[in-house]
Amino acid sequence: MRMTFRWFGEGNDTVSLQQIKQIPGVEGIVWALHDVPAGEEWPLERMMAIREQADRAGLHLDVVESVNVHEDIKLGRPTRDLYIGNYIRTIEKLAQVGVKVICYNFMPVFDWVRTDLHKATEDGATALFFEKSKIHGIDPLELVRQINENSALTMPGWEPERLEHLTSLFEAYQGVTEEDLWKNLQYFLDAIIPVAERNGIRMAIHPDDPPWPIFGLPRIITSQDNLRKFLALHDSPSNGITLCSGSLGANPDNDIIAMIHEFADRIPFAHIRNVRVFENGDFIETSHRTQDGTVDISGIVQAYHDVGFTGYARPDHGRHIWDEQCRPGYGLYDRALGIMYLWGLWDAYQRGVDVPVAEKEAVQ
Ligand code: DNO
Repeated sequence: MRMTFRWFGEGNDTVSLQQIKQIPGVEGIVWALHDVPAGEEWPLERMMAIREQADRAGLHLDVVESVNVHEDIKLGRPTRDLYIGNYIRTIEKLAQVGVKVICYNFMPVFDWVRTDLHKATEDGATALFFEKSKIHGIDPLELVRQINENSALTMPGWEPERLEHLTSLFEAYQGVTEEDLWKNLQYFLDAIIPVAERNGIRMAIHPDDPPWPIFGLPRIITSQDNLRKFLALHDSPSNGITLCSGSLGANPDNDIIAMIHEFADRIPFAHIRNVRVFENGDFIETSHRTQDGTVDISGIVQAYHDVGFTGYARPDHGRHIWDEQCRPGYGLYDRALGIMYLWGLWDAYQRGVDVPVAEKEAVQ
């Protein structure tokens, strides 16, 4: 397991490269050019600049998260070839600066969605929270209105210029079925995977978060069956998965340990985090510790250990603790704690220790 840490870039992150370097066992950053709009080609000089910064800090930049996919590609519009061309050139340039894994997603319109970025917890921390009833059954245009009014409904990663296009985007997705989305994904993979193969890159799709359709938009990277179907679309080591335990774990029917065993050689990148799922389907992000959430993090680390996982891993979202002011989910403290928990488990499994199944604390 090669430990990495997500970094949003100089001036765009409250965490410094030096702080990241000081977390035990972290060898690289997970990065992106966050200001380049989806669909545009990434400039090589900007990538070189990140490489210099990472080099100076003694960290590698092997993993990029994400190169975002333009909506025209997901919609299968005629203009998709232009954007796929840009995507291909971006892959080639990323290979030139030494990148090995590119994480991306194929979720229509939204990336991850929560209804509260700072839900207070009993111990005084705050965490990302998803309240089903706030999202389900809401008319997308009503959603636009609420976002514009700056209400409690917050969509991370939403740049104002994208919001302006939301109405027309929702219109464009009218009638787009899951089957259409699979076809458009197939077309995209057929174009980019041979390029990734030639350039020694492993593409790693991120599961949909949450893993079910929202606002009537189809979502397909949601379950073990669908991941199997995805991998079969283009059978190549360069066509892989970012196995995110928190995204998939929001649906308790998902058996993540079984997925690790089944897809082991197609997982170049692991996101490891915990969520606590409530009976009504709401969920809150917790510490990484197994007892604190619904996801069996110990079992997941054991599964990675048992399959001989040599890919990249990162702790995923953390809570906001110790009064840290940071990007929602992306502070230093809780993610660093998460890493130490993951290493503790990993070392125990390396030594053949039989870690007992953790007792869950009572769900409130
Ligand atoms: C959330 C992240 C996702 C992920 C994208 C990949 O914190 O895991 O936003 O970066 O879905 O494209």
